[in-house]
Amino acid sequence: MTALARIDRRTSTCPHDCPSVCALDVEVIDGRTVGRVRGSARHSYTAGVVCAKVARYAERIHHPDRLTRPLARTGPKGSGRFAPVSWDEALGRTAEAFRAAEALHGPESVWPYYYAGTMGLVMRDGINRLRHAKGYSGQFSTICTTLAWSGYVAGTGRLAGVDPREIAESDCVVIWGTNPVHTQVNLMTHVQAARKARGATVVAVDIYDNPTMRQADLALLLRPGTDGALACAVMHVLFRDGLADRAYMARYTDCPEALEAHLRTRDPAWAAAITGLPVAEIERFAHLVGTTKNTFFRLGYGFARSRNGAANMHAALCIPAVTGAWQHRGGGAFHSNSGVFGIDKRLIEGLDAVRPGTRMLDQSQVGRVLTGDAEALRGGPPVTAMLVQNTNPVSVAPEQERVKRGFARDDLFVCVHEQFMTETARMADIVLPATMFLEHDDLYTGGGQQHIQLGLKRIEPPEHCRSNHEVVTALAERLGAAHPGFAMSPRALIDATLRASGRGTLAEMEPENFLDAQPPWERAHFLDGFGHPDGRFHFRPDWPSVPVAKDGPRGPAMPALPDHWEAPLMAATPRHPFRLATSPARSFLNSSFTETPTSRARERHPTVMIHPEDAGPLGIGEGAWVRLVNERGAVTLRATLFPGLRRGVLIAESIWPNDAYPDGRGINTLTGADAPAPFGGAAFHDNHVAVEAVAAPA
Ligand SMILES: Nc1nc2c(c(=O)[nH]1)N[C@H]1C(S)=C(S)[C@@H](COP(=O)(O)OP(=O)(O)OC[C@H]3O[C@@H](n4cnc5c(=O)[nH]c(N)nc54)[C@H](O)[C@@H]3O)O[C@H]1N2
Ligand SMILES: Nc1nc2c(c(=O)[nH]1)N[C@H]1C(S)=C(S)[C@@H](COP(=O)(O)OP(=O)(O)OC[C@H]3O[C@@H](n4cnc5c(=O)[nH]c(N)nc54)[C@H](O)[C@@H]3O)O[C@H]1N2
Ligand code: SF4
Ligand SMILES: [Mo]
Repeated sequence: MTALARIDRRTSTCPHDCPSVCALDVEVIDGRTVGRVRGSARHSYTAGVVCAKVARYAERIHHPDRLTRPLARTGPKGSGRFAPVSWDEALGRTAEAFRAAEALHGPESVWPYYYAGTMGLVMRDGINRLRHAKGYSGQFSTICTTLAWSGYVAGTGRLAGVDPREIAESDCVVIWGTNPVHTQVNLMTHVQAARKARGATVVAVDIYDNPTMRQADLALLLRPGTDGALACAVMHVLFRDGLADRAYMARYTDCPEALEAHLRTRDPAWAAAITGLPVAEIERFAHLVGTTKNTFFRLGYGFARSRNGAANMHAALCIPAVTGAWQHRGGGAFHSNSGVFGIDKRLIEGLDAVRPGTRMLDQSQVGRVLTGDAEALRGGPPVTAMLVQNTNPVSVAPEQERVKRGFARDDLFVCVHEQFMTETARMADIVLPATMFLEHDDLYTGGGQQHIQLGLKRIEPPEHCRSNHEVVTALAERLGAAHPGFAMSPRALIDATLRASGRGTLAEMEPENFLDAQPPWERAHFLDGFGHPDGRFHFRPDWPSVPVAKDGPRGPAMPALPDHWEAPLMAATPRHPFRLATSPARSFLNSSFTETPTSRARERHPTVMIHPEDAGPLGIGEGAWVRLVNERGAVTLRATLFPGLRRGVLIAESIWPNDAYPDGRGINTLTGADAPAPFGGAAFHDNHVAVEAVAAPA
């Protein structure tokens, strides 16, 4: 940088798939280069903080390995041999392949596949406009939120909750099944504020002693998939010891008497045997939340990534309905605000072009879909062409062996639009280079907070990179897909979407860059009634009719009332005696940032944590190579001895690229794509495995 460098500070929004959705202040040097990225101090949730990996975003946006040219495959599938081609040729070949697929098996043989690598509404969801205009197969997006959202909405009837900034007014914060120090660091800002200002007690509920647990006053370390048992015993104590708010329940809940009777046998001794927690800890936790009326339950995604995860989310959510915490400032529960923004996505997604009856394919079952599983294909034609944007299924999707076999099919055409040569891009026929968030215009909503935010173009992209919107629009033109959204610029789409949603205009939002959409206090606390037609919180959900986007019911019938639901778990067996969870790594974000040097250096290498007393008898020492095996496959990585686990539990902080493992098999080789109740999802933290020591790979 020369002495004359001009540094501008520009506003933006972090585009990554993270509940924090930080408002950013970005240094732009000489109008071209990104410098330091900071959290906006003007934004009441971000409060001046961002995670370390985004603070170093210059590393990612100016990375030497960024894709900057369209590429066409020249060697066999997955060989990594590509040659640069023009945009015209790349798009022409893609359109031709889509037309050929459609001619042979109909439009449902084309499957546009996407997820939340960017959370921008225009760039993430615009692919659906092409899908709907052409009648291509639908995607039921199960990989992340389905289990958690189903369980939460089963109780409240609406995907919303107490303003997370209200944590600062709480006297007890329960961080349940989320590891915010890794996954949404801003939550800790508000937790620290409550601690500092009022001496709030912090409870964490997790399955290993992670950095969030280490900050808690009470760290409840339970066995994976047993949160329903803990919740039941807590409520048992609340009823038993006169700490339940019967007046609140009579007014706001569906069946408190039935719940009380049902819980009579579910006491702390019962739960201790299931969870592994001491009875005294369960009693202490119950008394804490029973006597601290303004307890804030921050319920995360992690504890719902089990086959009983929706039931467990619902069970934990029942606690504040028993204590009546919802009535108090700083009290109640929060999981996601995705239900409060009311964004009209008709133009962005082309919702007016949806063809009723089009088949919906399960995102998590991409391996089954691509390997011709008739049930996964819903009895329809094979998938023979795909456009993939913002997701890396060869690394992140369950049943990896099947995913790899599927993408290796010679009769499948795949176009991947990416920022890096991911493992999915490597399997493609055509690879298109994508812009990054500071290079295009978009609109964001804050799942873990309450703002609608802008992330506008601040620098020019590398010469040949194009945005998702440009690619979708160019393909629509070549494929003869008609919709007004294709003729609009991203800025015009943002403006029209804000207007249609009753959220003002782009010009109005631009000076501030975000808009606080927090609902009124009474509504956020459900004091004007819960979201179900009867206005009540449901202890006894009618699971099949839970009001979320759904595909199903799927999976087995669920318990009628909160319970420990053992049956669907992938339990330990004599052959596979360990339970494995694949909790998130701090310096990676899903498969993103696995390309940046400092993140890579911090995470070092794929590792599984094992309890020293489990490791000893197996002859496994610190740093030893081990193989994890189950009926889906085997994964080779290094072990680290870690006492902050229950015996029989393993944690592999993920998601490393597959090629970081000696034989190219990534952690999702071991995870399953069977659809859990009530509407599917991916049970990434619910696996059984055997562990064996192996020789160091050559
Ligand atoms: N650094 C980083 N940040 C991320 C991500 C990342 O990969 N890395 N991923 C992003 C995405 S896409 C999402 S959806 C969010 C998710 O963020 P979170 O809501 O935090 O969910 P998870 O990351 O799945 O898991 C959170 C915690 O749940 C624990 N857990 C697993 N099973 C159980 C259980 O049975 N009971 C209990 N009580 N706890 C359990 C895990 O050990 C982990 O510590 O984070 C986002 N932020
Ligand atoms: N074992 C295990 N597996 C998991 C999980 C787990 O906890 N354990 N978590 C699961 C969860 S919660 C999720 S959400 C999934 C997420 O998994 P993915 O959907 O793969 O998520 P990301 O890694 O965030 O983003 C994928 C890609 O999007 C690209 N991208 C970003 N912005 C843009 C853009 O503007 N345009 C284009 N074309 N591309 C872009 C990035 O370069 C990146 O390669 O992983 C799941 N897989
Ligand atoms: S904490 Fe999450 S939203 Fe904030 S900068 Fe990091 S990845 Fe982005
Ligand atoms: Mo996610």
